[in-house]
Amino acid sequence: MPDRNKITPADLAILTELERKVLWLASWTIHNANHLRESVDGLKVGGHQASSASLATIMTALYFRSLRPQDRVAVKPHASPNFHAIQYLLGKQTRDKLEDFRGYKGAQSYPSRTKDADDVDFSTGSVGLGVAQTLFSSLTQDYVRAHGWGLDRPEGRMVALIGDAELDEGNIFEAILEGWKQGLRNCWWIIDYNRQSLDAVVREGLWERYEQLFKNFGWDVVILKYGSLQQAAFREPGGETLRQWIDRCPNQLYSALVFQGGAAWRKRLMDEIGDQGAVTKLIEQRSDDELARLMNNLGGHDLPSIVQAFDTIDHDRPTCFIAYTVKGFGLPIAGHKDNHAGLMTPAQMETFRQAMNIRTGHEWDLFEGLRAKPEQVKAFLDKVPFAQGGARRLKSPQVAVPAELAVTIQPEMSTQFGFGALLNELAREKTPLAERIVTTSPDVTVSTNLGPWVNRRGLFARESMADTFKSERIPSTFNWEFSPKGQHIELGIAEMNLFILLSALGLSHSINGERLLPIGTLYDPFIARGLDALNYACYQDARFIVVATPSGLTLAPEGGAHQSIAQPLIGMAQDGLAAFEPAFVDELAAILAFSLEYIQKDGDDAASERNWLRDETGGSIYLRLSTRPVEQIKRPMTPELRQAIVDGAYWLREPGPNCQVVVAYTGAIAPEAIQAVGLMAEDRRDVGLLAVTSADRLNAGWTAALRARERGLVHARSHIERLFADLPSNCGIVSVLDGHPATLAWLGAVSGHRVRPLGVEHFGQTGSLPDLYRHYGIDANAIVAAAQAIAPGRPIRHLRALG
Ligand SMILES: Cc1ncc(C[n+]2csc(CCOP(=O)(O)OP(=O)(O)O)c2C)c(N)n1
Ligand SMILES: [Mg+2]
Repeated sequence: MPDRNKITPADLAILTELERKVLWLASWTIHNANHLRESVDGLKVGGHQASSASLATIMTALYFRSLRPQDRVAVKPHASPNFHAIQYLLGKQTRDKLEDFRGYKGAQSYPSRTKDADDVDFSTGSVGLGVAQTLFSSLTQDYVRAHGWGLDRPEGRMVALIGDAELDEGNIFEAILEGWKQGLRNCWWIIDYNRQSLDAVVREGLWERYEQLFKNFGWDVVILKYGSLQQAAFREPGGETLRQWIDRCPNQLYSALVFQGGAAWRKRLMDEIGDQGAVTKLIEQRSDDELARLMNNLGGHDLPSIVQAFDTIDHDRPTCFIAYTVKGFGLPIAGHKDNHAGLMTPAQMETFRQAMNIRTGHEWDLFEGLRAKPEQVKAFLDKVPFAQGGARRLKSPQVAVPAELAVTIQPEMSTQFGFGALLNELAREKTPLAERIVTTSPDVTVSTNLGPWVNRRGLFARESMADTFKSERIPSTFNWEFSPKGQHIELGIAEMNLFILLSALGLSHSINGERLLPIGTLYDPFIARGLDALNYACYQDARFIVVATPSGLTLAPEGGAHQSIAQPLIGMAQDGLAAFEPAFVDELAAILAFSLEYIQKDGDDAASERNWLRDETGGSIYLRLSTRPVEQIKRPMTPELRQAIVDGAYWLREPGPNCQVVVAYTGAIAPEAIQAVGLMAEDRRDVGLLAVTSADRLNAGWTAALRARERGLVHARSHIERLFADLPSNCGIVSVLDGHPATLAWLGAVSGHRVRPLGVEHFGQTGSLPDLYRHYGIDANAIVAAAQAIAPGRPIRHLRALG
């Protein structure tokens, strides 16, 4: 716990030293890396010295005093050098990694949970996302504790360090709104109000909009505008005139004067307010350096003000700090509007080194250049509260998942209906598995078939709230009672929020030491709306299942705006996400059981010799489902079939030795593929039907096996290579899915077969499913026509009949 008493002068003195040290180490890390890189490949790589320096003071106060082990932080991407420097001072980062900053396997340019070795809490990089992650992590913490878990640990605070221009990102506002609805607590957002973005100086008066906005949503707002030097100067005669001048000064001008320094300040101030008596004296009393120090002494660079602001917060209300800062504080590039990618020149660095009292060759020494005694600094560092808690990555045991999940298969069913039925069955159970599942949906709970689960498990809220329709005895299919024990988090429509919440829930095992099994649902086309957040969640290795339904043309009557085309390709290309698109509910049951286990895996990197997938490392899951009822196949679920479904494909109709055509399909288009194969059978001796349950895993296994063979493992064979092993080389493949045809087009490359990939390439329109299947050429007739073209032979009679 930070000392609630006023900071002692001795501690303040050491913090001041550490601030200088952070500024030095961060600047040196960037300079050094650039210098090395330049000498190797002649390339300067940037490094954001200015952006980092802007937060050096605040991060010093936070990490060396205010943060507690249970707190978690999202650091503004470009302040990564400060973060690494702080970890270095705390003995949690190595010099090697710093020397390799932005280099291969060195400290990352933007803090990364997965790539950095110094315990990054939340990755950042794509601005706005880490900010929202803190908010949803706080809600996740509340969820965990409300369920009675993790109560032996103190409640943590989720802290975001935010660039002021970062607040242009809309997802932040979506999160604020959701946070208000959900009763957000324990969240601090600290805005680095340096009034500069990448390109420019920001608009005047933004702080007032922010202040109002945050207050409107129930946040406390603390404005750190004037440092203690300025506050003291304002108390001098003429000080009030100076304060008014500062308040009126446009952002652009302030930045320009910061860059120009003391003489420019003097000239400007004298020109504008120098004839007003007392203030003249106030200015003239100070040397150029002193004047510059005074004018740069904004709240965000004043340790006493910051420490006091942080120390005095004794409540759990969400709090926004607007901290006035200077981009490039303490560096010669301070304030210049072009400084974002600016680097100090070697000559500037040399001057800076001397000013920091650092001897050449001692740049990395921990206590070099400090005015305080090393023993004192070391004793202080040894007691830093943040570093007292041991490992920051917590562990939570895996929850057992049965190989088979119960579900009653009806003769005709859609995968979406099957999903609802599977969860409904799980909801009946009193098992740890059912307890740890948490579902969420952005206002499509009912239309994605989570309704039965929610009826049984209830909605989550920290405070109970009855369903008025129920208490008024109005008949309704759904029972929407909110309670702290509820297991569904109902979100507003913003899909960004869905994915960031999944990201937060999906890290609970590591952040809270309590595992959750998050399942989020949305309509497949709207994955695109939250895609960067989905990518972000995967990048930091959060674990969840996203169920996207309905998908593709199965939303035919809703028209082109609701139909998804590219999503199967997203499923293939998104790292950290295994994608499935089953056609039948027994397949879905096998996949869901696999998924619930897969999202909990954290084994080593080794690929399985069976499918060449790295299943032991686990990941997240994307299930692309459909509302289209499909006639189900009555069959026993054998272990072999289950394994093949999970590996990505199986023969629904095995090809013989003279096979001329294979139809390979994915998802709800199965009936058309089955029908087409039936029609062709009369005129083609031998036709195979391949059910592809996961183009993603099939493809990943194939490319991994190729790489393994290239490394000399000559016997490596992937699942698809084994399936195609006996196909004659002149056999043609017609692939088909309700999505982009490229998803399966690569199948021909596996063993060198011709492929005619069918799928959807253009926006649809309203219509019935048969209308649109015909329109896009993915109906049975189109499959037969493609087969005829790719596997010439006797004309296929039914093609004419259908045509
Ligand atoms: C989503 C996204 N868009 C664009 C960028 C490129 N970018 C990086 S920093 C930045 C501006 C940052 O300004 P601010 O947040 O005020 O931080 P400062 O540089 O002032 O420290 C931009 C546009 C990004 N990282 N992420
Ligand atoms: Mg800025």
